[in-house]
Parts: sequence; C-alpha cells; structure tokens
Amino acid sequence: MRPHIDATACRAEKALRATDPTEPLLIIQDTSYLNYSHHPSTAGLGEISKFKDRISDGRILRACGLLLHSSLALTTDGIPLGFLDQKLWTRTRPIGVVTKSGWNFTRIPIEEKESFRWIEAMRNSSVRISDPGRLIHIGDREADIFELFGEAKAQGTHFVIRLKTQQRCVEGGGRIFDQVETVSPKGRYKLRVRKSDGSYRIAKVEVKFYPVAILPSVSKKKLDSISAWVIAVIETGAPKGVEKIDWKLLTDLPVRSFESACEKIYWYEKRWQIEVFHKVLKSGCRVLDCRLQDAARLIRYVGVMTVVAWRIFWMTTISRHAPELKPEAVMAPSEMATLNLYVRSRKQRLTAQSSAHDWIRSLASLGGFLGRKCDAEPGPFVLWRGYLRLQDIMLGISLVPP
Ligand SMILES: [Mn+2]
Repeated sequence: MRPHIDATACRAEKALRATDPTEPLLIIQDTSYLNYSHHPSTAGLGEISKFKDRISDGRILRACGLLLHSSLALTTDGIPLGFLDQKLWTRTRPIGVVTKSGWNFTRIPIEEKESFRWIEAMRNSSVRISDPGRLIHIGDREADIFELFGEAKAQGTHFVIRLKTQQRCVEGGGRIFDQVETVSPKGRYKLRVRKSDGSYRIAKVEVKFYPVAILPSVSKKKLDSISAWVIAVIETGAPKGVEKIDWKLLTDLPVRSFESACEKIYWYEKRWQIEVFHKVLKSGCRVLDCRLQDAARLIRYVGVMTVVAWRIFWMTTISRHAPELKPEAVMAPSEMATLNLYVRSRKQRLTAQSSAHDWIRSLASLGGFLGRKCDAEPGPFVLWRGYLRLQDIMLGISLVPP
C-alpha cells in the first residue's frame, strides 16, 4: 500500500493547495467485513462475526474472513483521492474478556482493543498531511470512541462522527440522547437516502444543535472531558415501512448557525462514498470469488485489489464530476494508445485533446457500455470489465514479437 498511500498524500496536498484555505478534505473511515465462509478450504481466516452462524455437516460455523479498515480521502465534491491509511487483517483471538456476566470490553486498554484501529487510522492519516487542521474525519456509529475524540485534539485535526452510545454523559448531568429530545429544532433539511432496493428517497429532517462537554465513561475517569457540538438530524413524517433517519452527530467544530450545521450534515452524507467503494471492491472487482487457499496470500491479493478498485471508482466519479480533466490524469499513455487501436473507425478515435470523460467512456465501451442517449454515465462494473479487457489486449500485444 505504501506507494498508493504516498501518491494519495501527494494528491491530497495538491487538492488542498488548489482550494480555498477554508475548504476541508474529508477522511472517511470505515470497516468492511469480507466474508469467505463459502471457501472452507482457505486456511488462516478469522471470525468476522459473533452472530452470523451457519450449519454445515451438522457443525455450527461462524462467518469467517478478513477485515478491511480504510481511510478514504475524499474532496467535498465527492472525488475519492485514494487511501491515506489502510489495515487488512484476520482475527486471531476473540476480543473482549469473558466475565461472569458475559463479554466485557471495558476492562481492556484501548491500545489492545480492535477499535484502536480508528485511532491509529486518524493518527496515520493526519501525520501524512502537512496541515491536519483541514482534515475532517468522518465515521459511523462504530467510531463513537471517547479516545478518538481526544486523539483529534492531539493531532490538531477534526471530526464528524455519529454517536452510538446511549450512555454518553455530559458535564452538568444528563445524557445526550435524552437531552436532544428537549432541544427545539433550528431548521429543516432534505436528505437523499438510499433505500434497500438501491433507489433513493428524499427524507425531510429537523436539525437541532447545541454545545456539550462530553464526559468519559466510568472506567476511563482519568481522561479529560471533550468540548464538542451535537447535531441531531431527525426525520419527520417518514413513510411507513422505512427506517426513520435519526442521527446524533458529534463534531469538535463550532456549530453556531443552521448553515454551519447543514455543512456538517452534508459532509456526513458523503460517508456513503466509502460504502460505494466497498461495493466496487466486492461486486465490481469480485474479490470474494478469489480462491487463494491461505489468508496471508488473500490479504496481499485484496490489498492490491483495493488500489485497482479505487482507480475504477475514481474514474467513475471523474467522468461524472470532473469530465473536463486531461486524460493523462486517469490513464497511462500506453493504455490510451491501445484503446485507440481497438476503436475501428478513425472518426471515433480519441486524441490527447479529448477529455478524460471521453476516454473513460471509451474504456467502458470495451466492457460493454453502449453509450446510447438514454444511458447514464458508465458505472464501476462496466468500467472494471473494460479495464480487465484492456489489460488483456495490452498483454496480447506485448507477446507478439516486434
Ligand atoms: Mn461501518
């Protein structure tokens, strides 16, 4: 991953230099569970879930596979610049300590917990950028970790994280989840939410915000309280049968106006892009089909494929959000030359003056994209297929003696 991470840091620095100093760069962290339970002969895989059991030959097996924790650098326009940090591993031992009352996670120091990955990732990605103050780390409910809030302060960086812990207490008494109920809404906002069938719906939400000083949990009493702002996003009039939007976000950035709250919500909405990346990796690049028989090999394979998947994902967003970019930004000269050999009619051949958008569409056409008037921009799957074919064509050419 090293060269990719270095190149991402370089792209991130360029993006920061090219934009206004008030413009942040989003660092989206998330964990994806790669389930290889259907490959029973692969050795060295760890458990990925305590719950998802299946029965085979009368034995109960837990879902097993790899865990992937990524920190994706994303511009506020939604262009993924790459990963500033990544961790790919298998679980070798159960997490937590079993006490009389069951699993106990609070007695373990954070450095030994698996959730330490969030703190490590924040640290690693912050030190790779010259001005960590312009980074906003975004995380879902899994990132509701008290030490992570403190780490942001230590690194001089910022966060917008969704709260999970019902018990989060604040100075002056009370719990955030109870307090929110008593605060009156400051305005309304519209969210575009993805439904389970892949389509979108518009959710009307009420926005509330107020400052808090968060206390550490009882077992971490030594830690200082953290000053932050809560932004609550609560859907009103949700249609029947859908899960109502109810987000309690926490940010260390001051939220003094409704506009400022909406900006943070907008950044949090961008978190979805990492889920899109996971989909490109799994469904687009088909990493779950890989039949390597050893976890260590599988880790190396998936590691390489994350970079390939990022590139496909990046191309997809470039052709949608920055179509006028120069083609050299997305393709190597050898790839462009080969692609042009494949295009039969001289009229349709592209030149160095053609935009990245046109080149990406041409690559997609190798994957079966028809480019009719009614077609949307090419998606990751068709680009992945086009990319594979292009690599094969290039290999074929290289095998022919000059
Ligand atoms: Mn997650």
